[in-house]
Amino acid sequence: VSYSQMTYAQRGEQHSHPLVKQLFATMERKKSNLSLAADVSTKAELLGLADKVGPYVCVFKTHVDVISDFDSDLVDQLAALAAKHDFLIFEDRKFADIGNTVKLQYGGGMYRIADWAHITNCHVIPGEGIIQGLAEVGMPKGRGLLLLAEMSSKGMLATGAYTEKNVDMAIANEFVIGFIGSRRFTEERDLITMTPGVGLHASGDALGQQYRTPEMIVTENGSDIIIVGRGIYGAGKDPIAEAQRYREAGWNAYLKRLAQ
Ligand code: 5BU
Repeated sequence: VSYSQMTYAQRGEQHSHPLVKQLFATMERKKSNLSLAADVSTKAELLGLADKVGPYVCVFKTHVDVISDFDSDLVDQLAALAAKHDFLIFEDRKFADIGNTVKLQYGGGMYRIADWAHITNCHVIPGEGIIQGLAEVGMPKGRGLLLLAEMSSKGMLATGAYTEKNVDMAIANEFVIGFIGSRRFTEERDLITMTPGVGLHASGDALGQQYRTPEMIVTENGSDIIIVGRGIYGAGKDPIAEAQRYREAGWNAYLKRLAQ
């Protein structure tokens, strides 16, 4: 039986990676396969959004380098909100350098991503050394890595043989817990997929973003987690109401998949 036919709870019980076990348990507890892409530019906005939308998401996704007033207190407070509302933190850093450099970028600098982000991601364009470098920092801390097997934007180049290479590298490296992409990629090791570019209405933006619905992504394509940003907090929206709506849409798409 395919993992896409199993419940998140069942998959959590039999998964070998403690972080993924925790993720699936959280998803089941909160009945949420929704991740918020919190692309706001100040500390106050980021923490405000995490406190409001936190109850409805399993993963809170950050781009910490767009916060104009970043400091270490921000990540302390974000970690406290993650505990309060029961979500994991995913820094969407998209590392892309040689192993030695990404080790420095992941563990150090002013952001110290490995100290607070449960999940991060990377491109495999430099070859397998990037995974090994990140693993040296993240594995001792119990973190997990997603590979960018595909992207959501128009004309993106991660296709065909490149995407397949991502899958091979994910299977071979214990630190990898899954992919960013539009679908389930493999039945090996229950590697998860998280999908950005999800919207209930909008078809895209002026800079190449393309949106698909939760049903296309979760029910039809077998992805595990939908990532939604502006659909929840965009101009004129009520973030709590939209988060509830997307949570319900994502969860119903999952229930529909199980019933197929
Ligand atoms: P949006 O507001 O729902 O369009 O935000 C999408 C988020 O997901 C944003 O943070 C992007 O950086 C991120 N993203 C993406 O849109 N597409 C991709 O392929 C990847 C990340 Br990888």
